[in-house]
Amino acid sequence: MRTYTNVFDLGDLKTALAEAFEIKNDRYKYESLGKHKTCLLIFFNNSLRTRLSTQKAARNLGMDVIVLDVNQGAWKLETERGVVMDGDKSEHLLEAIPVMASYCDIIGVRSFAQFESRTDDYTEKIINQFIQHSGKPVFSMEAATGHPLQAFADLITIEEYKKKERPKVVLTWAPHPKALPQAVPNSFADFMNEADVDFVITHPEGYDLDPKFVRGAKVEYDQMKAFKDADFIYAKNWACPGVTNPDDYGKVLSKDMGWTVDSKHMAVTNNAYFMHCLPVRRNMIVTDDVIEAPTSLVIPEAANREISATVVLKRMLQSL
Ligand code: AN0
Ligand code: CP
Repeated sequence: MRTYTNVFDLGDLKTALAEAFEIKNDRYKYESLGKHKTCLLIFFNNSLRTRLSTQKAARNLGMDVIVLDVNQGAWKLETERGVVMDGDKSEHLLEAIPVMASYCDIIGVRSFAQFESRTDDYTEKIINQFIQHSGKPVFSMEAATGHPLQAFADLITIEEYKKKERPKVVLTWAPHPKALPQAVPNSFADFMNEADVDFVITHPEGYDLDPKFVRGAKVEYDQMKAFKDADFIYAKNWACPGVTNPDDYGKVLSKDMGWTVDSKHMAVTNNAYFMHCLPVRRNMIVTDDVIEAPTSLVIPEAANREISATVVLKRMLQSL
């Protein structure tokens, strides 16, 4: 595997899940694969889970790890070509990428949507430059429009907890005070559309996700109707994807607290499990009682980030 940015990079999901459970049973099974190999993790944005779980995954495989927080101690990077660099940015990404690549074998990049241009975000301008100019395998640790390590961990979690062959999985928008990217819901939809589940997306009008990720999924604007008989509720906020009106891209169109996942919502489900990628704002996205209930999977989900990252890094090591 040379790139990991979406579900199709994984190939057959049953095989990927089998590899995940093999690693979960014995996470050091491939410890010798990464000897004298270095994984560089580059963060343009904050992280708790991705930062820790990806380092742990690399160490499971015997790799050395370097973590760079671009905004803490590195030179400020210009990302646009053709700019006269007379401002506060001292270095261009086009030099920084090959330099960073010269010290490692595999590169992980976290670079959120910037909400300045829908086109720049949806063409994945930053991570694609790493793919193009590094000459190394590159994986997303949440890029502008996708978070595939999260979605793979979510799929593993659903596989572990499902009580029927084809569970009903509902992705629901929930309110948040600030604009958040669509990366998590996009990738969740990307994965659920390829998995053996009955997948429904629910959100207020105007929040439609990009058709590239929605594909054939059912979209239901009535949240309560969507929740009916669900086996898994996956909550997430996202800012306006700008599908119906590009001028609204990145805007917060609603903070409707009627969409907060509470026990009244959960009561119409089939005793559904609650999922969220974290970090989560309690009593905005989900109430205390729902996230603290025995049916809340937020911690096992986060723990499975180590597993999804180990599978991806293992496949990348095998491609070197
Ligand atoms: C980020 C997001 O919504 O994309 C990261 C989630 C994994 N969340 C925040 O910035 C709060
Ligand atoms: N879920 C997730 O990716 O969390 P972090 O932003 O803390 O890495």
